[in-house]
Amino acid sequence: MSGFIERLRKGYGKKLVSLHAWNGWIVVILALTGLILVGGFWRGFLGEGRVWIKWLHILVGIASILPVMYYLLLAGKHWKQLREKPWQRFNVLVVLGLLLGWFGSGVLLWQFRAVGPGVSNVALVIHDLLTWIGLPYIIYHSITRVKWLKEPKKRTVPSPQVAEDEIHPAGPQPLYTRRAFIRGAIGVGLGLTIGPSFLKWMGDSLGGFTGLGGSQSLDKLIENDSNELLPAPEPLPASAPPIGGGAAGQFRVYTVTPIPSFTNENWSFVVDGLVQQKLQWNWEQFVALKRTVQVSDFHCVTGWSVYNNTWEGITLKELLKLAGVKPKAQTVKLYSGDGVYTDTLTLEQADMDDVMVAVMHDGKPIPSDLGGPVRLVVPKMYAYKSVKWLNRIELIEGEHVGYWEARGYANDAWV
Ligand SMILES: Nc1nc2c(c(=O)[nH]1)N[C@H]1C(S)=C(S)[C@@H](COP(=O)(O)O)O[C@H]1N2
Ligand SMILES: [Mo]
Repeated sequence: MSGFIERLRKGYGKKLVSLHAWNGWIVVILALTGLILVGGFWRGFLGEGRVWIKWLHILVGIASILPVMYYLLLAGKHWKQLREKPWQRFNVLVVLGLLLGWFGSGVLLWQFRAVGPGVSNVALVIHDLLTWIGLPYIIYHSITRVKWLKEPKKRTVPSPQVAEDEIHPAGPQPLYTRRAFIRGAIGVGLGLTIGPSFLKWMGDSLGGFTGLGGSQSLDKLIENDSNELLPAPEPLPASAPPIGGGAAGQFRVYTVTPIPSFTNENWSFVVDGLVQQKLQWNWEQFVALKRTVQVSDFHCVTGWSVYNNTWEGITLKELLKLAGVKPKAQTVKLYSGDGVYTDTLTLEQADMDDVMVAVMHDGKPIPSDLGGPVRLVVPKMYAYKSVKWLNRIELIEGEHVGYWEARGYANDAWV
């Protein structure tokens, strides 16, 4: 082993430089793919490409541990070398902390199924937090490493100015050099551009995570509801106040299309296909259907959850009973009013008591951003089964491959 490390240490300076370059490129790829993955805009735009980008992010993320481990083998010597340079030592620790933190939380997110939603939730908060702190830090670090921005004295390759400094060593030192000023300006600029999104994320994600600031943003979604459907549904006593005590957590608004909006004129709900009797309701008829209330958790595969949702609606089971399923039917195909998104349940899955065609959340109409006026909730499965803007249920023979399943998500969505 020690012979191996000795060999590694030969040509150590060059190795450090190329490690640094490799690591830089890895961080660039992870940052770009990661930002695309969180950016809601890219969901619909990329479709299947998004799943490829996810795999690229995961693979490069796993590979990112290699330069870290390689560095750790050389770290002893490097650390001694930095004896006089506390800031560089600090920088090494920050970057190592970031890389290891991203790696660890990333592995947990990748293995969401093995670790379960509770662990994924924490991993996602850590992954995001490191990103919001780490990316600006690394961007600042790489910009200010550009040679021109370094004080001449600190350059490894001396410039003519150094000689000049040596000629007038006793000359008064300016408090701020021009370069220090520009570095400061870059720092402030980064802070101003990234700061607001960081604060918003803090409020949404951490607040939602701890159940503190979560409802504020939900209020905003309700305020911005672009649906106009009258009359508004009247909550049952179990819904208002919600027996679940109010949802804990923050929904991230996911959509692969522009958010659709509905009025009494263009909204209807249909159950058709292999049924004894095709059913169709307009809004006035649909809100008059007898509803029930359930409390359940909502888990997305990407690592976030919303706990204790009080949903009010009609169970899918009840709707299928009303229509009468023909013996030939095998699959329940669920259509979104966005015209694009679909998913399916087997008849057996659709028979679970907690699969609900929901009209209200925590005693209020579901806002358009969250899939209102009517969305599906399938609490025991990951939320890509919970079709938003649900407006048609078709009973079919054979199978259908849903939107995300066609793009690489697992057919098995059990939490
Ligand atoms: N019509 C439609 N339904 C959808 C989606 C979508 O993009 N379009 N995304 C699914 C996924 S992956 C999740 S996690 C949840 C998110 O619900 P939310 O946007 O209300 O948080 O909706 C599911 N249902
Ligand atoms: Mo999801």
